[in-house]
Amino acid sequence: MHDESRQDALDTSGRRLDQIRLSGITAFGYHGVFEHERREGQTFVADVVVHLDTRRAAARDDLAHTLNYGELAEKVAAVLAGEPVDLIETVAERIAATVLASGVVQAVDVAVHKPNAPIQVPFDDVVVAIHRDRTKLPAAEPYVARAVAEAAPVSRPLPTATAAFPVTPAPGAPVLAAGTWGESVAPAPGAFSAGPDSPSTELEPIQPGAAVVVGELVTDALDQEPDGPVEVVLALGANLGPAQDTLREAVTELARTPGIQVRDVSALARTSAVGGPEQSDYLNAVVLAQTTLAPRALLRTVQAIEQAHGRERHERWGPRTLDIDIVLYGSVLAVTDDLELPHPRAHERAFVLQPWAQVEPDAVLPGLGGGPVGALAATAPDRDGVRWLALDWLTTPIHAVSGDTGAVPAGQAGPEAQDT
Ligand code: PH2
Ligand code: MG
Ligand code: MG
Repeated sequence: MHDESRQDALDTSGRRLDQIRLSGITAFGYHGVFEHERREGQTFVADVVVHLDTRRAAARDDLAHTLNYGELAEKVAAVLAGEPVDLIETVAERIAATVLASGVVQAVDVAVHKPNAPIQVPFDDVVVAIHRDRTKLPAAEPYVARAVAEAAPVSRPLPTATAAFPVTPAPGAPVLAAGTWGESVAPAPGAFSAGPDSPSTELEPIQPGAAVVVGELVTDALDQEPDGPVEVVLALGANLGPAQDTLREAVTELARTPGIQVRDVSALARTSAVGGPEQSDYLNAVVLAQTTLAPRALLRTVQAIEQAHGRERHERWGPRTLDIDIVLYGSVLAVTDDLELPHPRAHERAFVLQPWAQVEPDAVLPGLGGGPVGALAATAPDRDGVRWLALDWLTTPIHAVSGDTGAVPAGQAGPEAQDT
């Protein structure tokens, strides 16, 4: 079927993404406002354009790095035939959420057609066409269709291991969104309110005798405590106030937090500010830790530490007294409104990658754009902005950003200007 919704989607560098197009997916469903639509059902048709980078899959000739269009068709058909809703707008959002739940997908166009809609004048077709991506998130949850007989609450413990690269979901180690699109269920890129222990949210089948399918609202695993300690990588930065002291205190406060064990701390990097307004150099460091906190509990913890150091949020990438970003939480890949894992820009930030590679030379960043951290650091656009690294920063004052009167560490090329 002709797809009017198709449009180009761009990657983070502004380049056009690749597309997988699947059109004319047809199923019998019971969506509609009218009682007779709910009773008798009709044909629904969907077209889907998935925007993603297909190069990794092509280079390795490996399905695990792309979206399986057979699975795509089945999932889309399951939404069309699934739990009835009034509006095809809702059907379209549900399809978008289901497709975007795959970590490899950057954006999706969905068109839902209702060619036999109850319209009292002659017409060819009626279609709702939407475009959703990681900035304009679907207004629905991913849809999982299951036979009623098999319906049971699903518990999804978080993985405990640091991911190897490339990430593929190990059986029984569900990730939130994975490079492959297996049975693990990803959350909608958007928050879910139900917690892992909340009652099953399965919906009643409307049509006895029809293909019996129920929907499951997926709970957000980012609120779920892991079974055991999870390796995490935190990136710290500061360029306002006594930055070195602040970072040192932040490390101490992290280490003092129940449920967080600091394993190692990188050298301290002095780096030119990336993005935002003209501002002073940053001091950056990376902390390797283990945590038994859920991802979102860890987020709240680091935000509280930022807050305690007078963090104010005025403009994006503006100067800050303290920034603590969760770069990596085990092998979790997730995109939600408040937390994205791995950190969406870590792969292109030398001010994160260089200190990380220093403290963990074999580190590998999973996910799209990921790879060996040392290699990513060497090619990151801001690599020349990393001025120097100080190994002894936790114990020795160093010459740093504005207001700092510490000495330039021996053997390091000290900065000429302090407040640029
Ligand atoms: N953090 C930012 C924006 N820009 N630049 C450098 N050099 N270091 C940072 O930590 C940093 C940045 C947003 O968090
Ligand atoms: Mg940051
Ligand atoms: Mg931040």
